[in-house]
Amino acid sequence: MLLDNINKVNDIKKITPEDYPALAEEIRQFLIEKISKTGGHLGSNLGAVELTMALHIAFNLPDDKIIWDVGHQSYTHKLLTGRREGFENLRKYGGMSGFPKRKESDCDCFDTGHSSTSISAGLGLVKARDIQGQKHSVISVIGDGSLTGGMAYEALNNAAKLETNFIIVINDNNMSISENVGGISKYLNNIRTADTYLDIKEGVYNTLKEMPKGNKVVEGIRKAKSSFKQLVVPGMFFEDMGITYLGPVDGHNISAMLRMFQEAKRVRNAVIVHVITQKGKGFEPAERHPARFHGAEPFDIETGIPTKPRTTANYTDIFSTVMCKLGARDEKVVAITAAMPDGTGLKRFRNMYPDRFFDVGIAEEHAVTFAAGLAAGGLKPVVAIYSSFLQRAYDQIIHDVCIQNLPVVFAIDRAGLVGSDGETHQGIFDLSYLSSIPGMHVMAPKNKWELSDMLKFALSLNAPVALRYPRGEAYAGLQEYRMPIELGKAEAIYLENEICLMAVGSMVKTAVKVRKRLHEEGFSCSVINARFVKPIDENAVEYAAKHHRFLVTMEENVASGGFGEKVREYFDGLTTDCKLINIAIPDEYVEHGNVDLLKKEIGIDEESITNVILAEMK
Ligand SMILES: Cc1ncc(C[n+]2csc(CCOP(=O)(O)OP(=O)(O)O)c2C)c(N)n1
Repeated sequence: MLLDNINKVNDIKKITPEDYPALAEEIRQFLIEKISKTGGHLGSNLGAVELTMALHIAFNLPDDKIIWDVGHQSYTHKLLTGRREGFENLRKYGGMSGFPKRKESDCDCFDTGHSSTSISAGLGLVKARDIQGQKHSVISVIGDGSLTGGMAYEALNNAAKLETNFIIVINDNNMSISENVGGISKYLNNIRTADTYLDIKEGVYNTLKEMPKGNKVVEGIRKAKSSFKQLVVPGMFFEDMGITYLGPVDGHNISAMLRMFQEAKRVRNAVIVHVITQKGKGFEPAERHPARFHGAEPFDIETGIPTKPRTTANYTDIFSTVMCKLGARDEKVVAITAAMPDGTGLKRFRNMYPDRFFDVGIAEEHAVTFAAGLAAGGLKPVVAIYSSFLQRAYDQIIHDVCIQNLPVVFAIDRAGLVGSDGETHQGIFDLSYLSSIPGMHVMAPKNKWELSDMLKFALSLNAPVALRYPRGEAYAGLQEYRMPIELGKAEAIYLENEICLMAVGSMVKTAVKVRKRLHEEGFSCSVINARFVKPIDENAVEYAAKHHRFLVTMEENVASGGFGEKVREYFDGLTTDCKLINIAIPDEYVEHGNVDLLKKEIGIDEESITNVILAEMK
């Protein structure tokens, strides 16, 4: 096995060029085998095997710096930098992260997870290098999907005036998670599909270069602002900005990429190397279903079918179904996603109402202001964005939606702990960051029926509303508790005395379990479903404080700025002997791992909560 000789960074340089294809094949088989067991980002990694090999051959890590945009495609990079063993526990608690981590290796020079940051970070590293008189290369690797994010253009705009070398590799597989969308995607596609045309261009260049003074002519063409230039220089959009464009080059041909990287190193400004790859390459099911294998659960290698197929509906499924029904009922309902039609469940809405569905690319900021515009124009937009990605659009939520009190509904999926994607993806801040905004309403459903009721309520409110629900199975308990939703009103589920558990969303299910344990210990216990985090139900808090010895708030959100703090603010003004306990996520970043395990670690599982309450009671 060639891979056996690769135990640390730069070992790949000992491999002879004839063996590159065999090594690529071994890496692919390794990734397929490991990811089939642990789950992970399969398609993007299979597509980037040769590209990563070429980068590691052409550059010297850790002196040279590679920034992986999103970072989900960095598995081969990890494999080539001495982390082979890490794949046993990939994305497991305490194990290797699925994203680049500075704390994991000195070959990971910048942490990523959210898209479109690599050019900004790379430019920062370039300036840090230049100011300190260092000489290494900086390479940002960004996908065509991530190139739909606005930050990438802010960075390119800035990089255009650079007078030192900065290499930007566009890893173009013509896919985001789903099909890529928009003008840039079309632009890259035009370059990509003009192969024969490019051969002609190449031919024109080469012929010119061989003529006396041919180089000057070529240089002249590069500088010219004429339509003739269009004929011979692809990537005009970048060239006209002042960024050199090289490519396109076959991203599965290592020697072609090596030639291109050598050329890129000589450029005295920012240079784009446009690399064409195929998502899922080498694994037939992933080639055929790139979206499904973007982030894969463990699967059977023979068939590609998940080893543990899902049998129950998750919250995304419920949202998807209700959106389709609401779309049928009201033609003003429109849906927006930022490059996640599958993940958010809006694909079905798209298929039923294509004219009322908008995939805006990985552009959360734009998605929110665009929704504000739709609302100002008289429609009822529902923007479905994962909790951690919505962090991007904070100013847009305030400036474009809430100050104008526009009726935009935010459907916030993956709210709470998400598990194996780790720190960057945990949706544990939204209750805090949203409930501090004047005019915003923040809700969380206890079960699948309440998600449906809340979505209908949100659309009827004619004001900004955020509805947050977690990843995974939709709770199907407490079906009999379905009081109509009223603005700012909590829902009493069990009313007893001694202890009152006041829980938000996903924590209602946990509260029911905690109550059972407290009963076993001989204590009586109420459970109140908070429903609203903004505005909180002050009457419910007052009732709880008057009729119980302990009031316990429970939320899957950080303590700081969360539900518990809001309850405490009101509670502190009451005259009562009741004691308030806040259960929330400590103010820390929560790493990757199984959600149940993480809940235990941070003390928000039923056992930890019961123990805290029992300790207080004693
Ligand atoms: C801000 C943000 N929004 C959404 C995502 C979810 N996401 C992860 S990868 C991805 C698609 C990236 O496409 P591309 O850059 O082309 O990389 P590929 O997977 O095709 O290699 C998306 C939308 C994210 N990571 N960050």
